[in-house]
Amino acid sequence: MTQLLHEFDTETHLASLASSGFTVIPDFLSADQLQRVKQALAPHLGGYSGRNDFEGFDTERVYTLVARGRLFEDLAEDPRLLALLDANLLPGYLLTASQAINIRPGESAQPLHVDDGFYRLPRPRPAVSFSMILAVDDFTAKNGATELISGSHVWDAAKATAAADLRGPAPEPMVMNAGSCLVFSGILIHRGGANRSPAPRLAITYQYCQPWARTQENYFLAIPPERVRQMSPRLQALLGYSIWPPFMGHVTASHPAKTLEPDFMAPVCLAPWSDLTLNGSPDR
Ligand SMILES: O=C(O)CCC(=O)C(=O)O
Repeated sequence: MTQLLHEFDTETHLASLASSGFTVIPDFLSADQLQRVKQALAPHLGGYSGRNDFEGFDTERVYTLVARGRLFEDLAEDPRLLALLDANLLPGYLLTASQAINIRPGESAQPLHVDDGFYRLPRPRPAVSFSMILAVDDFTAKNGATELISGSHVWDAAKATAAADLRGPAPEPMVMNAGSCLVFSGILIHRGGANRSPAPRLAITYQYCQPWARTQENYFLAIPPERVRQMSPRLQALLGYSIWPPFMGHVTASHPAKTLEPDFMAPVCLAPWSDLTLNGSPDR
């Protein structure tokens, strides 16, 4: 892992993120690693379809991917990714989403969007989150490669809205080999492309947000504590078992990681509970 970082040109990727709003890490995963990723994803695929145009009616999404296998945990704390995130987000940043996205043949292009648009802060603004998309299959101009508008991360609201309404420059497909990883700003305009090929396009996306922001996925409820206990302290912190100082995220005035101790009982369960109502008498 340290070796990976040693060979990684962090500064060049950071410069590209700053100027264009994205960077591509070629050969992020080796052929062997990619094979294992495919093997670990296989049991989750084949059963679902998206419920709306954004998820994609011909697209399959596997949510809470980080809790579905050891290699998905490893991916979340890859040192090259963390090096890029460390430079762009505050210490204590969180994993906000982790999913596989399988765009099937015939799928239309997704609406153009930004990943952190639900943080309703006026543009231009710094990103509240950063995303990565790992190509599990080759990304081609025909099979639904992620399409993006380079430089749109610095645009004001008028320009961004025009582009999202297709009144701006056309988004460009990120043609890249399987195993490559696209990293981009949460306010860069992009979309999953239309799949006009005969085969599905499989990818993994992980997204990370500032430590003070609400996460898309509620990992406290989605991942049972028994599974979180098996994870590394770094990953536990990324999932929210951490504090944004001085005390955002506390659990009844204690550090949230205490909830993972084997004998933890929620303090509210250890103290008396009152059944008095404001009207005076118990109502049930
Ligand atoms: O699958 C892709 O290439 C992009 C998907 C995406 O942008 C999203 O679902 O937010």
